[in-house]
Amino acid sequence: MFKKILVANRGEIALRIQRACRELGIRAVMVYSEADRDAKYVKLAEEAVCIGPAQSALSYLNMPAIISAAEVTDAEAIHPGYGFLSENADFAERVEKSGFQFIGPTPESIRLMGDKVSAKQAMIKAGVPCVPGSEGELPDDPAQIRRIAKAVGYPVIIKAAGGGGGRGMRVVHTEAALVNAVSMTRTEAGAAFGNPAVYLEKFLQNPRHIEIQVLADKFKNAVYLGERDCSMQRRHQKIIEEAPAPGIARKLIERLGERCVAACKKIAYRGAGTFEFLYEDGEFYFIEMNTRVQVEHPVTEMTTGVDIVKTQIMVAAGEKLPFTQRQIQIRGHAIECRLNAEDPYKFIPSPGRISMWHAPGGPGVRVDSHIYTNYFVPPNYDSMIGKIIVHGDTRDQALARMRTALAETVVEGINSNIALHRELMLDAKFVSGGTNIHYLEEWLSHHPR
Ligand code: MV4
Repeated sequence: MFKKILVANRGEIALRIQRACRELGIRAVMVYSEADRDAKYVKLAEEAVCIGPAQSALSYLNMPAIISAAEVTDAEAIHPGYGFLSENADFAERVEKSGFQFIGPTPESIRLMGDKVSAKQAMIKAGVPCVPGSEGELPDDPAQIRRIAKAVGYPVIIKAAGGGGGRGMRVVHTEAALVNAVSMTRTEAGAAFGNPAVYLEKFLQNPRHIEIQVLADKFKNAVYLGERDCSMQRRHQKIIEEAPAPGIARKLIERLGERCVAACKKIAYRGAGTFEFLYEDGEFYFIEMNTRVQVEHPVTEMTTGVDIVKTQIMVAAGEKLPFTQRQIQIRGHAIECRLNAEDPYKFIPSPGRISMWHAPGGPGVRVDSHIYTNYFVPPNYDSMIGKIIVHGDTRDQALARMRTALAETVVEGINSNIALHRELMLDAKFVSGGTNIHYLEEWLSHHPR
């Protein structure tokens, strides 16, 4: 096992990784920007290295600064967390070329999944169900593009191979609008991602966003840890996640999970990963794979009892997965609410000093957050300041626990989205379960402030 790991991230996930290291008896080296100097997880760390000024580009995205920090502290491995450099194949490659273990998949796996066209081709080959569409990237010839779209059937969606997470997409409803939409998406993709390749899919109008969590080791052992429903989102920012997904037959999830595990083995995937699917009319369609630990990993930890971050570290160190698929049991129901420093209805970021923070507690309540009373939320990063996660024997019990937890929670001095969460936990449609990816935006338009 590693003796020392460098944590190349900030905020709640940096603290989460630090905690996993403590539990494993590993020293965690924290890196921080000038804006994060006073963070408690930095102060409480055995070792911490300043890697640059507040701007991410000069600190948390600064590869030479991070690799130098690992060199001067004699760390053996680097955990990238989520966001920042976590899905940057060039970073993973530079980490390994510098003699450190990257805690995540190989650069080849990251690259394969980073290109959404090659990712989809790999999934089709591995037997994972995908959205019907173009086989690979779209050709240049307008007549061929029209033929493909006609065969798929309108509406279609044009997506950039280099995109993902909602960037570089365009919905097309008619043949008249098709060729122009393709060329505009190509131009934008070339500018934004340095890759003008685009592909086409049938546009699904009212899907849910369901994802499968996997863990794999270096010996081609892989397991799936059930699914998460992440449909409650606004502008591609998830705000509530839960597991299991309400109202979906267990048999369907098992079949899908087994396909994901087979795909992991086929591509020799290692580490934690998430297969993202759209779910509509009883069918699953793969859209993307994330090659990192995700914000919402705690709901899966609560329903399976598996420590995903600890397991990431163990498999990166060359250990075998410490459980088989048969040992994974889903127990009860978990819900996560993301706490953001923002206006609850206008979503304007609200950085600043938190004059009062009171965390909820009690049975089945978990809080993953790095904040504290008098903490200053820097304006330079994502507005998420923590997560409240609850577990119950049933979804109703989890909902009741979340309502109680949200009632106890106090954030003063800045705006937060707690009021929105309190309303959603009482919303009849959310409470009955299974709302789709458009629900929150529609709800907001019917609840004007
Ligand atoms: C889609 C889709 C409908 N049909 N693909 C958005 C993020 C990226 N991961 C893929 N996305 C979508 N792809 C087809 N063929 C609708 C979305 C989509 C979406 C997906 C998941 C969660 C939220 C979303 C919000 C808007 C659109």
